[in-house]
Amino acid sequence: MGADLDALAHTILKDNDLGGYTIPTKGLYPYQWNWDSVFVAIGFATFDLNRAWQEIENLFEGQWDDGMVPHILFRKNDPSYFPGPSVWGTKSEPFPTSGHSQPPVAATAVRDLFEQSSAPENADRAKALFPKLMAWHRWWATCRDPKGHGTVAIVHPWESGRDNLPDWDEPLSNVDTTGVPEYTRKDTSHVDPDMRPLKKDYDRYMAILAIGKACGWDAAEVVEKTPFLVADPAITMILLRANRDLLVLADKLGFQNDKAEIEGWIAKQERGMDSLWNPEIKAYVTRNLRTDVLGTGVSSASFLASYAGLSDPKVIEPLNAHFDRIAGKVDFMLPSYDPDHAGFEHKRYWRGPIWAVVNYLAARGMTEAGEVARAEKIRQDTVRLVERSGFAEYFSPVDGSGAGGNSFSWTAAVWLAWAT
Ligand code: 9WN
Repeated sequence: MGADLDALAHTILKDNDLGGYTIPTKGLYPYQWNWDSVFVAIGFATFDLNRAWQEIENLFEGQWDDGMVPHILFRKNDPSYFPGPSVWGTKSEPFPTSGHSQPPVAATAVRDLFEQSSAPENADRAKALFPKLMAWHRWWATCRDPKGHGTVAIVHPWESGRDNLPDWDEPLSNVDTTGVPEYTRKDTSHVDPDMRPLKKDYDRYMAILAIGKACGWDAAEVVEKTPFLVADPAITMILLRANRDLLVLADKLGFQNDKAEIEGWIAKQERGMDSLWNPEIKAYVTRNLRTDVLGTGVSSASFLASYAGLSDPKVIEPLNAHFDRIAGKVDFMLPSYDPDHAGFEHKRYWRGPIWAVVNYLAARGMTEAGEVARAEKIRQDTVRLVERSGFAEYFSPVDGSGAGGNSFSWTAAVWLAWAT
């Protein structure tokens, strides 16, 4: 079974490879997505290190002058996805892109690739990417944290990569959709609408997108004008971890002059995470920066604490208690949202389903922190899910069924890199 699945995972990555960059899945997502590509690189690294580097190098071809690396790279137009390049209306070169970013896992992957081989060419490729990573991380630390909270604020639910998380419901309720013109969704023609965000969510996504476009996607103006500005614990922790890996790279690659700046980001983001701790539920949650309202649910983001290098027992112990409670409630870990919360839906995208890439990040952090049993539970559940339902986009934590797109690149990639 394992060998067959390995072979299938290889085939999926190769089939979704459009020549130096990889799409998440055919039909539903026909472009290059930011964090998908990075996970794909980690998968490619198990059998083709050159191709792994190429995936990340190609992702950075879309980097903007201000340092931002967009969440979608529209290398060639494909009408099977909405909203496409003309809706975003960015002026990016050398090809159109979306107007905001996605979780910054790239520095961590670059460190992984760099440490995989001592060949001089490997160090050269890491050195070429280093300044680009610095520019992107600086963009997060400034453009997405203008008031210096030490947290990353997202300007659109899509920027989080966790599109319809119940925590976005409260901030989205302040978005006026009256001016949104008629549009036709494409996602619901590819997959069951019951597994996708609701129309009312999409209307709000389109309203926020229109505000970004009206700002010419100028980062400062978007942050000033968007009705949706929410500090996200997942991106903040992914960035904090990525900064730790960037610091190691700076040291090993000879970028000594950049170390103090990275250390400053790390210290600030460690402090910033305190502001995302909800003492009532004892978990890391979102904070609506427009209303100062904290999220009320335990999302899978909380289980990235060890991955981010946070180790205070006052945080880890309650999170472990949540983990054990949730593990007693569902057959498969990690649901993206607390099954005991009213917002939980086991098949609707980021309101409950399991995402293999989040499982990989959480388990990686737990292993590093010595939480081996919980990490192994996550890995074994991921194996059971793929054995049962294949390389689906995501899975129900209740019955293990696959949902969303099929032959999904990032599920295949983390299978090869970690689960198998
Ligand atoms: C919008 C590609 C992407 C993932 C995101 C996931 C989903 C897009 C969509 O698909 O988002 O970016 O149209 O639903 O939420 O995490 O990167 O796989």
